[in-house]
Amino acid sequence: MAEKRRFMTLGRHIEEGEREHPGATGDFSGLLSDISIAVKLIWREVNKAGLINILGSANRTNESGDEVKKLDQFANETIRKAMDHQGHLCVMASEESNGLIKIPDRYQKGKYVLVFDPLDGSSNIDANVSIGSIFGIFRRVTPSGPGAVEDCLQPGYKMVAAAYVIYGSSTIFVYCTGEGVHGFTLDPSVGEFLLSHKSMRIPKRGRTYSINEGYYSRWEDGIKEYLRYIKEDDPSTGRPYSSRYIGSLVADFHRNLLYGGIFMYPCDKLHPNGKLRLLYEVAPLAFIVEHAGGRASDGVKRILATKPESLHQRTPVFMGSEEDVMEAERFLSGVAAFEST
Ligand code: P6P
Repeated sequence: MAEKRRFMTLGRHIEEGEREHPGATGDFSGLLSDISIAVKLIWREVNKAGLINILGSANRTNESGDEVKKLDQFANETIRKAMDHQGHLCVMASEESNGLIKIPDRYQKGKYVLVFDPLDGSSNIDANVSIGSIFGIFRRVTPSGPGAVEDCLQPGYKMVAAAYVIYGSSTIFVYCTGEGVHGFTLDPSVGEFLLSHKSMRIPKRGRTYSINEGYYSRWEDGIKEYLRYIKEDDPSTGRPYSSRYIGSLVADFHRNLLYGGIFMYPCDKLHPNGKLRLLYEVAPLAFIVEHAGGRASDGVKRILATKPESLHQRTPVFMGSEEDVMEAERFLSGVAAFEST
């Protein structure tokens, strides 16, 4: 008899996770639940962005020099307001906020730290391309009181949880607390995230690659060699790979997580340290992809082993199917190019 499909909401999944940890105080579960509420509020605005005056630019740029769209400003404020008074956090950091987001003096300080990109890919908002929110959660390292920058500047392997939301043809919340990667699809009719992708695993090898080939002339030779290799016509090895690049990190990442493949944003002459931010974009996704059986590096070093020196530090990134990322790393080290001659 087929197992009766259990009606599993995100909230219940979080609670069941807490019950597996007898010493749990409910603080961590409360934090995850608060995030899910914040993203529902963001979803509501993203879904009607074309109908109200929320499209277009907020006429300012953020710390990283990216133009701020009204929707990402709204998303940033929504997350800040939803998270700053529940007593779970001691400090936050966001792509859209130059410095730390402090917990107001009147509120209790908690033992966790939240880093986030409230709405990644926002340059695609007006074109109605899928966009996303990215979250990383750490335990604080300072003893008590208001959190400090060192609470945020931790290597990704110290994360206790990571999550992303993709606002696309449907809205999916994917999270990992170290015990599997699970995806929940929002059912707008009941306003609940329902379990739709249990224990996600990324294929060990894919057949697609994601990179902005417009920057080809600016790349180092190892990347050019790798691209040439995966484009060679050798069906016995599954090559050539197909190019899939949306230009929206969460959308490109989610597709690779589901089907396999490699996402690359290397250094180039225009982006000497890469474009994507380590703390609140790449590290949370690296946490998720590793827990789904994949790999994430800067081409040489494991992303999760890298301690950020500043909140908005950028990093090159190669992440996705383990065998594809390892193959790319061999080309970057020059070894594979030598072998393939
Ligand atoms: P490029 C969107 O602006 C973003 O931050 C990521 O979502 C995306 O992966 C990347 O930049 C795209 O950058 O240089 O290819 O337009």
